[in-house]
Amino acid sequence: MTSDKQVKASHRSTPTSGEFRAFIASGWASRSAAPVPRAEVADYAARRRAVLSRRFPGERLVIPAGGLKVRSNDTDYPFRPHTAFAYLSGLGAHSEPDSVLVMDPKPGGGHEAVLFFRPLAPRDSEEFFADARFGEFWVGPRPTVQDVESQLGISARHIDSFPDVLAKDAGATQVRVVRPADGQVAHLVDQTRAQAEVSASVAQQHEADEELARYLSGMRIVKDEWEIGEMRRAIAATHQGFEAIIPGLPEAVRKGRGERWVEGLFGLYARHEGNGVGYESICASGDHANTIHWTRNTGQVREGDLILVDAGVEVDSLYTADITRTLPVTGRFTEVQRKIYEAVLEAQEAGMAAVKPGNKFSDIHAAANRVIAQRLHDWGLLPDGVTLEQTLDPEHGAWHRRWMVHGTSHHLGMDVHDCQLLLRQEYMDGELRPGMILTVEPGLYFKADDLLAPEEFRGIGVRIEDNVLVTEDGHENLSSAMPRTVDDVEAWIDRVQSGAGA
Ligand SMILES: [Mn+2]
Repeated sequence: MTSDKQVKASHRSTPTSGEFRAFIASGWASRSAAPVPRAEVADYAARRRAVLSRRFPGERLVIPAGGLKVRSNDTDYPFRPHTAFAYLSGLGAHSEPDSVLVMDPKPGGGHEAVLFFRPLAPRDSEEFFADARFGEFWVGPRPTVQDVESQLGISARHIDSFPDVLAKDAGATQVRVVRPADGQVAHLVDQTRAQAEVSASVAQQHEADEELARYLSGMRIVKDEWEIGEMRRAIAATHQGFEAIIPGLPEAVRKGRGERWVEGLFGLYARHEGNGVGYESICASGDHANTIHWTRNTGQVREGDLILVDAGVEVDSLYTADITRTLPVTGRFTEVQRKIYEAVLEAQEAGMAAVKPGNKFSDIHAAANRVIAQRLHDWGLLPDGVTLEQTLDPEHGAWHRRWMVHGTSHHLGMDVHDCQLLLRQEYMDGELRPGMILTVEPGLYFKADDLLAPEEFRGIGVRIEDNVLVTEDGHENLSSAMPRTVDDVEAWIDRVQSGAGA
């Protein structure tokens, strides 16, 4: 309910005469009366809300979508709803800014879900033709209250009635809000509590809010079958994006600033196949691959380089893939590139082998990390006299982490770093369960100015990242269709560049 305020230009004028207003409101064909079909996700979203309802009985839960953020003057950044809102409503990329989902406790137990939003304005309203931010003439029509109700199977109301619903018996009913989703809704909830003279301290109230946000973050850790289907679609689209990059590599070399060219090729497919990229694409050629999150993408792509591309398509439901491939620009790995690449691949295989129910999340990193440490030890890169077990000792060692400073895995879903609010015992020390989706992405990074790396290694960075589903008896690599071994990657580039397709 609280998009940023825009700066309006005073030098624009809109016709305001009575004649004009009557004229522009008239002469339009009537709107379709056909009900919007129920969305496939509606039943899944209902189940998710039922889980939430059981966890917070008798409480009013406020889950805002968030509002528009100003980019400059009267233009906004593209809108993305808060993930908790998208998850519980079932609305993805087409959520309306300033919406709020309220789980309102019912006297007999359970909750009624009510979606507050700004519905389509009538044609005789000023908004229809004069509101450049929300008006139908400017940004297209929005759904009506009836549209949303039949699409999602929940109650919907105009956002203007939200403050009154919030204030209703606020003294007697505990209210929690997902604070980071919308600062102004959080502020309104604070005011309502203050007026109702709630006995809990402000610190206690905010702690209760945080508990709700953490629960919502964590309840997405096991994906339902619909979510797994969406992840498969995101991964297939990402695969297509990579297929589009490969034939573009020679042009990226020729044009200069080739990393941007590669970013653009992927972005084209991300927008066409899905909602967009799930995070800023990392297109890092040569030494740039040694910057873990190189998203400036301002560099050249040169023959002889490896180019590390870490990118993911987010589909309209907002599920995103997160995949990295490190590709030889000319189609062939050099001997030293191959040596480093195969060490990373071996680490990734070890990490993947640890993905099975009953193992802990941190076992994945432990397995991959051991291979990385072993290789660096074999190559003589660890300080003199340091043994493998010493460097693997987390309290005293970890010298090998100089060449892989990041972790091996994270949960993946609607947020690229999914379930981020979970505490260590629930995330790192948590047991793997069927339905979890996570990345396995070790790497090795030898910066051009790393005097402790062998000279021939300097300027080479490799990461390999796949998206893995935990199954009843192990795992399924959801991105296994994308080649990974040295031979398969070389054959892939040959095949795609020769125009033979996938
Ligand atoms: Mn990742």
